Amino acid sequence: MKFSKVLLLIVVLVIAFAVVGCAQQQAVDAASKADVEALKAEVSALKADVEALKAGGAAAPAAAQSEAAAPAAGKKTYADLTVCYPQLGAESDWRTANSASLKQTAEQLGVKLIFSDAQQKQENQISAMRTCIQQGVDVIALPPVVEDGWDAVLTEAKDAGIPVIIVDRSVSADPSLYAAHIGSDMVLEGQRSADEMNKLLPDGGKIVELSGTTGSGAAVGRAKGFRENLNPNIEIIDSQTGNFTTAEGKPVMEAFLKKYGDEIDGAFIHNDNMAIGAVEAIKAAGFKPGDIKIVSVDGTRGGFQLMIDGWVQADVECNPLLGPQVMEMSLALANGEPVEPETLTNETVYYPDNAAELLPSRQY
Ligand code: GYE
Repeated sequence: MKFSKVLLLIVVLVIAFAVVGCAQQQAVDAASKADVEALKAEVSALKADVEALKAGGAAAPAAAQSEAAAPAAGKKTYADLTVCYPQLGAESDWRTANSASLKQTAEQLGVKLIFSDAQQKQENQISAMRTCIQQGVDVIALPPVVEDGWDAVLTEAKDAGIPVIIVDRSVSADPSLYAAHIGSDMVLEGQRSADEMNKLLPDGGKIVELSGTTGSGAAVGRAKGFRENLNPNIEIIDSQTGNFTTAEGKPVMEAFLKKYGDEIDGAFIHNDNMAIGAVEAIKAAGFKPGDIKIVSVDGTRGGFQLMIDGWVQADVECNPLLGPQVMEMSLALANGEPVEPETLTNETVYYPDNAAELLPSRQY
């Protein structure tokens, strides 16, 4: 009797657990279904918001959606836009590609572009900006040759109601003086360069640095990032500027070779054009490809060729094709729309093993 009671109790308990478990599962299913529905609703609301933004309206999504087909009355189009680009110079292949990207994009979209070349002189950039302010352009996109010394002219642009986009290199001015920055993460490029040097010199060594233009955001950021990630057993024995040009890169490397000779295990070179000049010097001094490990920056065709020929072991990408982003943001600013304060370019590192395969498709 006792045993059958126990048995009965067990059976009852098993059934009870099964029922409760099933009910719980149903509850969980129902809850997750509700969650999925809620998420779906959120996604479609977000989609509507995105459409509204695309249509250029801050109005209610439904209203903006109906406007999507035609630009809202009073809104500027690319054909109404005048953009000023006081280019800093023509010092490198990167710069040539950057200028071409701005010019081509403007032409394709029907934007009027006021382009000038400051020949790496800040005072020329400033006077070009002042001319553009007087002309009453819609937007100034400024690739600053150096970081400091922009406050006065940025204030003048602001007072004139002309938004400024800082392009490529950064400025040290207060962010309230300009609308946004579009360009590369120079510190990250420096960090990536150090990671490559660490791999190339696993047992440590002595290296030299050919730096970009003194005081430029590109040179400052790359030098900083490089030092952050460089292994302690690698010593930077010297650092000099080659001003981002082939012509100046060559004598800097010649001087390094004269001073340190065989001591140099590696070189961090801030751009491919200086690397071209440096390699000429290294070759002339009788070294073979790979004797001095070189990490360069940009990823231009010239840099790819140096990798194919064995002189450069890693090329850290810096993308100059900023025309489309600059024009899109200029239009938004001209229409008084909000823009992202910081747009960083997505970049990678290139190596000799597939450089020959990639070279034909390089755009710069
Ligand atoms: O790396 C160099 C050019 O500012 C990112 O300027 C740019 C640099 C680029 O002269 O080649």
